[in-house]
Amino acid sequence: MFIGQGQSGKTSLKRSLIGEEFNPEECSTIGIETDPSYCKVSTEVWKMGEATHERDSSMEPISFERHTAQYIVNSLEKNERRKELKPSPSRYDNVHEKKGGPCSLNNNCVSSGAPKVKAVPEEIASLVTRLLQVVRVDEDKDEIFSTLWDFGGQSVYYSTHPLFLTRGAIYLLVYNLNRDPEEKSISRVKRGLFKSIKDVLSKKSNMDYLNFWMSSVSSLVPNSEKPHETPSTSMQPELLQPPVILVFTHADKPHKGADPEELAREIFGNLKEKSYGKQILDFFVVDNTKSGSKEECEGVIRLRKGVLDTAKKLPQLKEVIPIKWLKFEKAVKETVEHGSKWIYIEDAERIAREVCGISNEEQFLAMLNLLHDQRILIHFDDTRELNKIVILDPQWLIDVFKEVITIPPFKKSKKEHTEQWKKLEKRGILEKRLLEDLWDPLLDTRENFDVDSLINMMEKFGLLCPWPSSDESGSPKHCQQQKKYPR
Ligand SMILES: Nc1nc2c(ncn2[C@@H]2O[C@H](COP(=O)(O)OP(=O)(O)OP(=O)(O)O)[C@@H](O)[C@H]2O)c(=O)[nH]1
Ligand SMILES: [Mg+2]
Repeated sequence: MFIGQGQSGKTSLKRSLIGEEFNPEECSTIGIETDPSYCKVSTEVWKMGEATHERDSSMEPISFERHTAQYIVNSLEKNERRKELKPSPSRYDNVHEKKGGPCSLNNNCVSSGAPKVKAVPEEIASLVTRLLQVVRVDEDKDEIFSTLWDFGGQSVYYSTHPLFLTRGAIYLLVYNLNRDPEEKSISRVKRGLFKSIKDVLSKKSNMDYLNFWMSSVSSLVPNSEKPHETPSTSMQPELLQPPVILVFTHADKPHKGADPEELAREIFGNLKEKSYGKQILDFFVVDNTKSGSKEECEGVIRLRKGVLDTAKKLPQLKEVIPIKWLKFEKAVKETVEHGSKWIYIEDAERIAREVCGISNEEQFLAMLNLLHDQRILIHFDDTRELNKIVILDPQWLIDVFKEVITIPPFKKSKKEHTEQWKKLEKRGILEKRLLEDLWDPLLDTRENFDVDSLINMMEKFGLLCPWPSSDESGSPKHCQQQKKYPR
């Protein structure tokens, strides 16, 4: 996940890592951009799944077929060496289906024992053949694939971030070396109906913004795992999750011509001394202007290795998960491709049961939690209302929120909405009718869509709070947009 102040160089850094050409006129990221395709995290230029392969599902790096085939290949190899296969411990061990025992292949799981390949589908069989060939040339079998999330740095979106920040990620906190850390940050600008509104009251320095982001990320660490001031005798985990790597951009034009390495080290040292310091693993200095050129920036090359080394330490990488969970992930992807961005929890349960053979409720919920932790889908179960829907496409949810986080300029908004936008801009009151109208094109045509579920989600994250209705009819509930600024 790329996080950091607006215009710090996050999107350009992403381009550097995936080897795309530098764009001196990079536009500000609106909200959050998620890359739906997987990229291969390695020391080489990161390859994007769908961009580099033909649209062949068996070539997708993370797919049900690929994992099944990989499992068969591994088992065949291990059989050949006549070694016993010992599965890595999994926190999901106790939630496997009771019937059929934990993780037998009959049960479609990645687990111990040689595969009983009775009828392998054609597409998996050919993939097995291909993988067996590839494995011989490719020594590095532990490939790591990841999705990339690029957060918009404009503060107006900060309030949406907690919804999408997750413990399972690696954070690249980006800082623009062209800025003086102690200087007041460039005034934030909010879009208004008729004019842009500058936040002249903000006294935050550029350093404060680094602090703000680190506080947000460190809030994801449960108190029980926070490192203590005094050295403890108990074993500290190898990696305090979520790990953060500081990336300093604009090495080509550092503030007042300072030495970029020195300036970066000083800021890094400063943050390391804070309570969240243990989460920050390392820092890298990069020049994004070299992106996509023959002569790559050394800092970017080193950063790729840094991310790869960190990713290898993530506990989830060593976990064994049932292959049928991947089958569910595939089913989710297909549902999104057919146009459904969300489904009711009952439908998710039905897909899990009928398509993937997951009939145990405990296992179903554990799977939802895992997919939610990785933000492959979004499902909150805090309240009955939130529990009702499963968001299959996180980018869709971001787009839904974007509709009301920024006020559109007068010409771009519908005439009948002018008064409602004015009310939001001047008094912070958002009418439900406006929400329904704005969301209408984004919601599918299924009847009885529960707009309240989305409102509940926005309430949960402090984007809205209920406001007593002043309407005599009492029908539309008013909500007030909470003004949330970086701490
Ligand atoms: N000279 C120089 N310019 C850079 C570098 N990295 C980014 N830029 C430029 O800085 C500006 C901001 O870069 P972005 O990558 O859009 O920054 P961002 O953090 O994604 O910005 P938001 O999406 O608004 O949060 C763009 O004009 C880039 O071309 C760098 O290393 N050197
Ligand atoms: Mg950006």
